[in-house]
Amino acid sequence: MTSLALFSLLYSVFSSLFHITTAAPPTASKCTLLNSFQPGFVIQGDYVIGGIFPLHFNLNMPDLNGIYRPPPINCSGFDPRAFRWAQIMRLAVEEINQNPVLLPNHTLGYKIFDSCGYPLTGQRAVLSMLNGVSEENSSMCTNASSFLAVIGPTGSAQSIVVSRILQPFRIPMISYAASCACLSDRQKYPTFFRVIPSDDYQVKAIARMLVHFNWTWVGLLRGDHDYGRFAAKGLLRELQETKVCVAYQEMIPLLYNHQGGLRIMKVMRSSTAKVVVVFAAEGEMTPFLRDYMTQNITGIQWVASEAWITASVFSGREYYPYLGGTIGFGIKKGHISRLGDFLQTINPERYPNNVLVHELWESLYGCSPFPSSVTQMPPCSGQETLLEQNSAYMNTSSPRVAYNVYKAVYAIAHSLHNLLLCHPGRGPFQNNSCAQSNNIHPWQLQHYLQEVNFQIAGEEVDFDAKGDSVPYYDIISWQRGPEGNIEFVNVGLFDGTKDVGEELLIQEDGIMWAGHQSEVPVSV
Ligand code: TCR
Repeated sequence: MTSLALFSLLYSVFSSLFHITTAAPPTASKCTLLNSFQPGFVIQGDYVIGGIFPLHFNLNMPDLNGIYRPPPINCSGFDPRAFRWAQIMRLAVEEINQNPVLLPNHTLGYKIFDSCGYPLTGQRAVLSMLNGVSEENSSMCTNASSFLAVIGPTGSAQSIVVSRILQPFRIPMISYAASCACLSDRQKYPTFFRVIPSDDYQVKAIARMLVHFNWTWVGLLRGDHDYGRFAAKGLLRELQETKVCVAYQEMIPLLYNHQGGLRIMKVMRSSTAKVVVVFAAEGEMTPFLRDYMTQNITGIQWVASEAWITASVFSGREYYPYLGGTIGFGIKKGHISRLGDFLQTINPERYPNNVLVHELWESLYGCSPFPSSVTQMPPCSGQETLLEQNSAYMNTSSPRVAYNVYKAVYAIAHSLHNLLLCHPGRGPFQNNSCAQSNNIHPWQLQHYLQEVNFQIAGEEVDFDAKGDSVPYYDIISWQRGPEGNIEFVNVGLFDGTKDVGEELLIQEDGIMWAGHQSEVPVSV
């Protein structure tokens, strides 16, 4: 079987899952812009929202040698955590559709696409999503799929691309994790909203903490992307008026390579600065830390950025000698009451045609629920059940990014609800008009998103004029748990809404530092 035939077969199998959206063949409509190979989920509803999640974390670029027809760009490396986030979007939509008070008499639908966590594939995801939407969102296109809003994507670099693509269609987007301060520029990103604080607050918080512990020389590592670049720039700005100096600034290569990593470690070793601040995501930290551990470097006190401070992949006991004592700021956690039950509804028996569910089983249990020639895995026994210890997927104890996804869906639902409550003649639009419920334009929903204010899990949610949300963080310290593994312990908070000097609260006696020390490390 050729790889293309195999792909078509897989894709058609896939399409039956959660009613996957299939891009129409190029001839179906003159407005079909792109034929998508992106798998995604969809459920019908009166109003459709899109979701973009990094369901895979690897991008395999085909060899564009110009001799063969290039195969599609392939995504690999299934990410159970992102799959959980996507399930939470489904859960939130389901809850809203069952809620007799919120959006009564209307249903929300969704379509979910895989961004693979890279800007290029994020771009592909959003283009697939838009396939068939005309600029005026009119009925000019016969099979136009109109999205009122998009949830996602994850990272800042992808959000920048996606925002630029959505902008001409005036479709609002709410990212659950893109934190780059650069995204607060309303001129550049007029339809961008987020439920994660801008890193301007995180760098303030980190600077305060460095000053608080009298660390005078620190190292700075960052990923090679907008998130890392702007956060590093922001931290340097915040440190300007302080006694803290940056001994070195190094960049973890985007496509990680051994030599690059070792070069950075050499710099770290030769510096007296023992405290190292890192702005990077868990995916790029993984190969770097692998080398770091092989090199057997110890004595570094890590200050982790929010993107990896709660990464459960580093919580195994083998990490404790190298990462124990790590400290950093984590985003607010929340409570999603049906989370565990909902996540447990996913299994290969229930979704036998869902390739993603197969991949989930493969990654959690190392076995294939429906062995075929495609996978090399042994067959599953059928006894595999989702338990809390499958934490990559089943982590339900303290949802943070997951809670953001949940909040973002609710923000859209509340905005839509308010839009539909509009009294004719007293509406916010031209001549006091309202949006028409059967022909809502995404920019009309944006107006309501900008104004929205609601309560969820006891927390108030709204957006400021730049589309930003409340700047609140927990301080998290990595400590040794009873089984030797790393536990994330809350040791304080940073509340950016408080007056200067009152934002940071640290319970110092609750902190265990790098090298299992109870004394604050010195970094000079
Ligand atoms: N902002 C990062 C991406 C990111 C992330 C995360 C990814 C953040 N937090 C947690 C996965 C899990 C913070 C960005 O690119 O803006």
